[in-house]
Amino acid sequence: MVNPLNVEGANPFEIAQEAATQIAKISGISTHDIALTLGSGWAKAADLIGETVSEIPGSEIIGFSKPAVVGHVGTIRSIRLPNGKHALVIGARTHFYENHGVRSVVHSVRTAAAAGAKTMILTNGAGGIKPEWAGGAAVLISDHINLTASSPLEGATFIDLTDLYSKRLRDLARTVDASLDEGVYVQFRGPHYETPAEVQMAKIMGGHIVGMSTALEAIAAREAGMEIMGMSLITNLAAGIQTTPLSHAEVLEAGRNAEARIGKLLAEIVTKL
Ligand code: 8IG
Repeated sequence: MVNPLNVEGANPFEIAQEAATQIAKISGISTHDIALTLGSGWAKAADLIGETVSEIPGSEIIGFSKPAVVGHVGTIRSIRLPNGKHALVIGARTHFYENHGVRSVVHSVRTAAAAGAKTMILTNGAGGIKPEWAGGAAVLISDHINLTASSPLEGATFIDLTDLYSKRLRDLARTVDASLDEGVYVQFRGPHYETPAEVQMAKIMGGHIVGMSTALEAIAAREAGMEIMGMSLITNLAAGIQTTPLSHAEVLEAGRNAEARIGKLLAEIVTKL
């Protein structure tokens, strides 16, 4: 199937607007206040943050594609929060390693912005460089290092990335759980995990979390003027930090073990926004 975002002459912002219009029509919710992208391990939060008004397969909305990976959920949900606000919950994340182009990677964020969302909560499953995060810690993202050699911005679009992951929102998250640690997220291209040498490089560079998403999405969310919160579930210690080989099965299991706890945490944070 042709990807409308990559057709010559396509305008990704117009397509995001069209996607938002489709979501409004199907869900009956004309404006969403906040948006969440739920990565590995975080899906349960969708059930805990409020009442699902509408759940739409990503394949029905322009520019979204089916999830490539077991453990990733491919729907877009409209949820009414207890405070009456509406959240758009995106389970249909497209990763950079899928090679659909960076426009596809950030389409969900641009769609959320077009749907009215002023706050973008980006979650992911990731590897941890700090040994004390073993066993499924949830950590806040304080900043990122983008090692994809790509950007969602096209042309001479110079965007400031200071305080990209809002200090205000990190502080708010800590009013729910004062013990939440934070760290610098390093986005690698994937889909392979890092070599132990690459993890050491990331550490020397100032990184604490290694993953394959989020940084490109955060840049697009900043361009769209949204306030951003990032959270990682540390499903494994990064290669060489843990002595055993990494496996997707291990990642899925850590997600299952943590999902109720982190879902509740995220739900509590969302009600305070
Ligand atoms: I879950 O150790 C998960 N995603 N790059 N490295 C990278 N991505 C990840 C990892 C990891 N664990």
